[in-house]
Amino acid sequence: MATESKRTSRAAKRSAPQKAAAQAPPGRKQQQEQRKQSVARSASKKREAADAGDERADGAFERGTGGETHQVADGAARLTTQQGIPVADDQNTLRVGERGPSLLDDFHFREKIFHFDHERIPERVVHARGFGAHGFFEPYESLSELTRADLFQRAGERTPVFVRFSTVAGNKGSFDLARDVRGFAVKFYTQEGNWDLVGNNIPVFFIQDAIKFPDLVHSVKEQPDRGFPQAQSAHDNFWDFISLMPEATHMVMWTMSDRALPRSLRFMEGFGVHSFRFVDEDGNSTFVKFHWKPKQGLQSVLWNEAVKINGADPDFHRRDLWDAIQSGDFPEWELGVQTFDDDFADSFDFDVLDATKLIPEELVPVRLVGRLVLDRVVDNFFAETEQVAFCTQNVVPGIDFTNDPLLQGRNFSYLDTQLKRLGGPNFTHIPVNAPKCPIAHFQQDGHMAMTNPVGRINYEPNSATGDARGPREDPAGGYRSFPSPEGGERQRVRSATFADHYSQARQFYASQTEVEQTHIVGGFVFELSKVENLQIRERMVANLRNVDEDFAATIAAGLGLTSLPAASEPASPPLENLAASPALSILRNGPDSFAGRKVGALVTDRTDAKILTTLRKALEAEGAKLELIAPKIGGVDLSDGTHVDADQNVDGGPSVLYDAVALLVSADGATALAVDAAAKDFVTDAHAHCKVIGYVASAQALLDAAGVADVMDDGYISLEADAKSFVKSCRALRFWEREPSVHAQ
Ligand code: HDE
Repeated sequence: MATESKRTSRAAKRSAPQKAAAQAPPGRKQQQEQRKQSVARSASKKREAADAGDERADGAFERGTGGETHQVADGAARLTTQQGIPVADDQNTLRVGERGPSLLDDFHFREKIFHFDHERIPERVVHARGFGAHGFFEPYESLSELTRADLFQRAGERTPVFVRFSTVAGNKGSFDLARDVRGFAVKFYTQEGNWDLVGNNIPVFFIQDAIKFPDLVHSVKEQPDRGFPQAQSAHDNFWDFISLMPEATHMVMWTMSDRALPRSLRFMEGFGVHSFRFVDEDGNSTFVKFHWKPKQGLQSVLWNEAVKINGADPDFHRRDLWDAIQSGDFPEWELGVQTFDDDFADSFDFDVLDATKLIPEELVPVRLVGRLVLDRVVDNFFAETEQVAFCTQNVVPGIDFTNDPLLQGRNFSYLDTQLKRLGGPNFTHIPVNAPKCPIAHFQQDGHMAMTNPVGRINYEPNSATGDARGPREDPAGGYRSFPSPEGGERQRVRSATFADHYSQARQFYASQTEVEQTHIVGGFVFELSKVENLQIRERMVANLRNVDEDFAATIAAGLGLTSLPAASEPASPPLENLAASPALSILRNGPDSFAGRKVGALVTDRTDAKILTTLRKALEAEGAKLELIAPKIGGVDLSDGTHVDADQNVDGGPSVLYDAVALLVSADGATALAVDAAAKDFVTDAHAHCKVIGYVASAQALLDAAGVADVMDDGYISLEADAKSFVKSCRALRFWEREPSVHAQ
């Protein structure tokens, strides 16, 4: 009875045609007629979409008896199960009657749900959020005098690469613009095997010994009792740990600086961090540190901007890289090497095996030896970016490790982690991980073995002959480890040569421009203000007094500390005489072009068509892009009557997404937008973030409403005069002179 009444009440809710269908299931003919009508209805939609060039234009479908959507094979590939069985209906589970229970013999449903249930693999413990792309590496000249590594032998010969950029602390679904270190991992598919250079965008690391890595990562990731905060270090656990680990001071100077807020993955450097070894044909070794220098120049965003970008576009970095590659503007980095010998290592102020130290470029110049170009996005994010498995232990003949205790620990960790993430020992069979050179060995079987070994011999030595023998050793060409003499007692000990924790932190600070120094102070004040425990705040300031007294005092004032805590006792007195290294500043090394950057122009009906065209041309000539932001995405009618589509509507295109802005609104448009919160934010944010602002006289009402009309400085450029001077001003990327005026002093 209960079933009966339910059926009645549900039937009452159905619309008339559905009711008819339920009461009397339509015959085959009637069904066909219904399907015909719905196909005709969708055909016009399909044509419209095809005109717009969308590959998803073919939206034709038919309706089933319950009104559900069916798309039938009609020239497209036939839908099958994983076993290849053709599927007749992918909309309905197999059931008893029309409204009865589902059946266990619905193998199609069971296979589909089973597979879906297993779609996720464990995300990386660190560097979970990443974005990858393909490209190539090309050496400028032979490096045979330094290394026998095959990829460095012949000028101009291309080696395919896969690069994965990442944030470190956040989970896979976190946002791109966290204040964080960025991973810069490069897999070179060389003719003598895969070489993985698994680096970061910061040349030093937090800790000196790999045994502290789990503690470091636990402290920075979300707190275990509450599962937050995510993707940020602004919390007690992180700063508690850091304040008790003075060796981390140098690295946190970098993470509190603009380096941790890159404007784009294209605009940041990369570093191998550790000292490695090059080994030449004769077995001679040279120490080497690897650098990636972006041809696009360096650029970062402000913290206030990052906070807003993460809301406006959590995928800001990946979208930028995707767009650049898809539009043919391939990002490029030059590979630099700093090479040095034992004499230098012995005379250097610090231990070259200590990953919390760098070697200033002014001391050992960076030699540019080749270029990396990213020219292809992935076909499938999961298959490539998610499943790529980087292992620091993947080195090729001619490249070797040093005894850096962090690197030694990493060599264990990366292989181990892939077993967990990719479920077995055969992850090298996955295309993105597979070498692109011949491989031959006797390893076999295991989960998901994808190759099909043939023959009887799966061991060596063996007495088979011909091809049946399988592979043999190559004493001359095979990988030989550099025979560095090693000796000593087994002990858990840290070398006293690692004890200087502050000198390079001081050098980093001294090497920044005033603008950058202010940002570092801001980073510390923000983060430590989120720390609830006063003792932790004080302990950090006490440590920072060993970096720079004024710097520490400004942070203490920013935190409202009533008195300056006594400086902490350094393990080794900081050196006062290290020369500043200009190479460590972003602003001293900025690009002299606006190429690869983006201007957001606010337009309305009756925007001056001529000015818009001139601006567009000037930006194109520079290699920069223009996006139009309008009250509606459908676009606007310009002063000459032409219609232009918008790229964003005002809510969707805040100025934080652009490197510079142009206010091209008509007088009516400006008056209408003067009451619009998003339009006003567009202007006030561009002002506060020190952006170059192009404007026309008719924008006055909007400038007034945004409260900037009386503070328009030299970063405001009239576009009526000429668009070229606007583009010229944009080359500086920001109008930093404005910055002191946008903060309370
Ligand atoms: Fe990693 N690191 N790491 N790391 N790391 C991982 O490997 C580890 C360190 C870096 O895009 C993990 O596949 C230890 C320094 C990058 O897939 C894991 C130590 C540097 C990536 C791991 C370090 C890095 C990782 C997590 C201290 C810069 C992302 C998932 C000894 C030179 C690679 C994975 C990608 C990923 C361990 C320190 C860079 C757990 C034990 C220093 C770019 O194996």
